[in-house]
Amino acid sequence: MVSSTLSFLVLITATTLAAAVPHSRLASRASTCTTKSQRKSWTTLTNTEKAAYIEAELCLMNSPTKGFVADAVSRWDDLTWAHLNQSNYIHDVGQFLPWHRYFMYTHEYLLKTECNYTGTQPYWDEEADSDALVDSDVFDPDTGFGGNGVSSNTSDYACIADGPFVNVTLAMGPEYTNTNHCIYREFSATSFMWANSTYLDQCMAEENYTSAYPCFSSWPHTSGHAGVGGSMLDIVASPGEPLFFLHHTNLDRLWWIWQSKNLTTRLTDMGGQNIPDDDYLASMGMPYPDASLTNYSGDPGNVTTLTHVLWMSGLVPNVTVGDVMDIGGDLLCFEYV
Ligand SMILES: *[C@@H]1O[C@H](CO)[C@@H](O)[C@H](O)[C@H]1NC(C)=O
Ligand SMILES: *[C@@H]1O[C@H](CO)[C@@H](O)[C@H](O)[C@H]1NC(C)=O
Ligand SMILES: *[C@@H]1O[C@H](CO)[C@@H](O)[C@H](O)[C@H]1NC(C)=O
Ligand SMILES: *[C@@H]1O[C@H](CO)[C@@H](O)[C@H](O)[C@H]1NC(C)=O
Ligand SMILES: *[C@@H]1O[C@H](CO)[C@@H](O)[C@H](O)[C@H]1NC(C)=O
Ligand SMILES: *[C@@H]1O[C@H](CO)[C@@H](O)[C@H](O)[C@H]1NC(C)=O
Ligand SMILES: *[C@@H]1O[C@H](CO)[C@@H](O)[C@H](O)[C@H]1NC(C)=O
Ligand SMILES: *[C@@H]1O[C@H](CO)[C@@H](O)[C@H](O)[C@H]1NC(C)=O
Ligand SMILES: *[C@@H]1O[C@H](CO)[C@@H](O)[C@H](O)[C@H]1NC(C)=O
Ligand SMILES: *[C@@H]1O[C@H](CO)[C@@H](O)[C@H](O)[C@H]1NC(C)=O
Ligand SMILES: [Cu+2]
Repeated sequence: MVSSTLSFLVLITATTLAAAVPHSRLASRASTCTTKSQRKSWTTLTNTEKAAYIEAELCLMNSPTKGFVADAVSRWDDLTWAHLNQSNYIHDVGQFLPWHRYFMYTHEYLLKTECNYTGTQPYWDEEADSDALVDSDVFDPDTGFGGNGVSSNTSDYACIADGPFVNVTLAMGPEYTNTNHCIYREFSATSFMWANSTYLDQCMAEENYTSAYPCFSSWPHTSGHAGVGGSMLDIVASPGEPLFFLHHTNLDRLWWIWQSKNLTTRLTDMGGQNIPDDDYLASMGMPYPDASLTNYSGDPGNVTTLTHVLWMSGLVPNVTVGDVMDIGGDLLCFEYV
């Protein structure tokens, strides 16, 4: 908790400095990240660590909204809203991976600062489970997130039927409707295979960010959303499903592995469009992003740069894409193990 607060203070200093001192001096300055926290695979956590994470998730779900969006009931809804409200601006664009990297940080920050969580954000090693979705540890009803959804006559959705989140009511979503509903799932083993090494090898071989992010988005990103299905397949409101955070942390890890193949170049390699393709927006039922987002992006054109602003609806301060490129930098200070 102390170190997270500290890193924001440091960030403000760094941002102020960036305007005032030459870039070369900033670059030679030692990073403030000396002790990195370790983000681990879910399967390597002890049962006690798993229980602490799930308890903290339930805490956010049971904490009242801080009231910056009308339909929200819980703190969990506040978090989902940051994603829902910008879904038409954070997918199919260059900021896709940086925005979700900062969103994972925001989630972890709320767990620590509002729910006394002392662990770190775990990830779901989906490649390891890619040929046996249903057998994944994450679906364990006792130590994990519960299993597949079950159809019933009392809900339009195949609500989850076991595990710690069985009674959770989400107020954000489905899509833009914001009507109370359960966490629902509809497994697709075929879609989950997109997390396997055939697809990962293809993404890892991409030479620059502009060509890499669409590959990551298509395969190891869609794998988790379409493989778990249900709430996860609702691109707009999917953070209502707690597995979203294990999934996107894994995607972030994959981007970091790709960056690490050539850090000299890839700590600053950014690109891609700022506005999604028209046919993407149409196929997802999303409106064209409005000026309240595009006017303040920090990018003058339609190409994503390091100065692009990442906005979390005020849950944490605005930062730029450049601020999150290094997971062991001044703002973020962790490693994947
Ligand atoms: C995002 O929220 C703002 C403020 O409530 C609203 O005007 C805008 O229409 C929302 N956009 C989307 C895509 O939900
Ligand atoms: C966090 O810990 C503090 C100090 O022990 C306590 O007062 C507070 O109620 C705890 N918060 C939650 C959400 O458990
Ligand atoms: C749902 O309703 C149908 C027809 O009324 C009934 O046959 C079926 O047993 C019900 N299923 C469940 C899970 O309640
Ligand atoms: C869900 O609600 C039912 C009925 O109130 C209760 O028996 C059960 O213990 C609850 N389960 C969880 C995980 O909260
Ligand atoms: C990955 O999944 C595809 C099907 O989507 C399959 O054709 C391929 O053989 C799989 N690769 C591995 C390494 O299992
Ligand atoms: C990125 O790589 C793609 C595919 O190799 C290539 O077509 C494109 O010109 C490259 N873009 C930049 C900015 O280097
Ligand atoms: C890193 O990328 C730069 C620029 O494309 C290239 O010159 C250099 O050889 C690469 N380094 C490695 C280790 O691939
Ligand atoms: C941004 O670029 C993408 C890809 O070229 C294009 O589909 C979209 O229409 C462009 N939007 C604007 C406002 O230029
Ligand atoms: C966005 O910028 C345009 C052009 O500068 C301006 O006319 C418009 O009022 C701005 N909209 C918002 C919501 O700030
Ligand atoms: C943060 O970014 C949002 C969206 O770009 C913008 O509306 C807001 O004014 C920014 N906040 C601050 C404090 O700069
Ligand atoms: Cu998303």
